[in-house]
Amino acid sequence: VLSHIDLGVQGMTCANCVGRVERALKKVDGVLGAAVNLATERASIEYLPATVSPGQLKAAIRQAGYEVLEAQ
Ligand code: 9UX
Repeated sequence: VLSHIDLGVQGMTCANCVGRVERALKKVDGVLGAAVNLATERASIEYLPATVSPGQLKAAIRQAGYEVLEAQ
């Protein structure tokens, strides 16, 4: 089963931040893809909910040094 979540990410101020957040997410077990948009400040993540939870995805972003605003 594959799930998708969009998370608001705050604190990305240059294009390299996008790569940092994407790499942090993609190295988490159960994450199949992550696309981060600097302009909209959102991360679009495809993941396996049996392996990783939304809370773990948010924690990965925070541990990379950015703020998570919301989930929808
Ligand atoms: Mo750019 Mo982002 O120098 O953490 S990588 S601000």
